[in-house]
Amino acid sequence: MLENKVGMIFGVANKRSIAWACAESCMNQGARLAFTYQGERLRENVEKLTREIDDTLVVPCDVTNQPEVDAAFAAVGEKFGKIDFLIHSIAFAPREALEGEFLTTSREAFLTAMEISAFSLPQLALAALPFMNEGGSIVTMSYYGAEKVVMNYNVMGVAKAALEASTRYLAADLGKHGIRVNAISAGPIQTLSARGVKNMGSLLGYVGEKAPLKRNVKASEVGDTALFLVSDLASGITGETIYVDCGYNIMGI
Ligand code: 1JT
Repeated sequence: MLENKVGMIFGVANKRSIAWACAESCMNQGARLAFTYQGERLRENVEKLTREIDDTLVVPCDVTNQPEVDAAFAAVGEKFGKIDFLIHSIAFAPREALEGEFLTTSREAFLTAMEISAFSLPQLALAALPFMNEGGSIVTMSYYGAEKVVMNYNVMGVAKAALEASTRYLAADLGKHGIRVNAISAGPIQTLSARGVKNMGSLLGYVGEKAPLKRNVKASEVGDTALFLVSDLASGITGETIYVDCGYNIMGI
């Protein structure tokens, strides 16, 4: 389904990463991929994961470093020419901001969460534009806490709300270039990011019981939805937030 398409994947930390599940789904359908990693710390992980893949590229890209972002696109442009899709699976907030009350969020935590988790989407979309083919597609990752209050999600919920709104505004701007922009609102998944979160185990248990499908979503199911959204099957879909959460979000009492 993605033969002759080239994608850029942002946000792989290890094999459990949602970004990695997206990469696997897309590679299985014939896409060629470039991967970025954040900081030297994650370089070896990403290089190990991608060692067996031929015709790939691994480049550093810390979104707080604009020259590094520009260099990442330049390197991908050099190797592949144009790209067809971009998967954004990047978020961060200081640990202490994801517990207790939202009320006490510090200025620094708020700005950090917003910069890395929300601003990075329009930032990467703008940097990608000169390298994107007509018919291109951008996909980002959100979470239910953007829409409803989820205890402890706090400033990340505010950042994800900004991310979902950014998805719509970008979709409006980029439509004339034939580029679509969509978000996936994934149910909770036990990734490296989620590991640092208090009571993640009980959250997964609660969600898995309440969801219509009576289980938690798998990263591979998020990956398969990303594959759909970057493929031509989704050519009429832009600006949307699609829930991939085993139905959790539809439930009331
Ligand atoms: C980040 C983290 C973004 C964890 C995230 C996330 N998006 C979803 N999760 C999982 C999660 C986290 C909390 C939660 C429910 C789900 C951690 C690092 C920063 C970025 O609260 C009930 C806190």
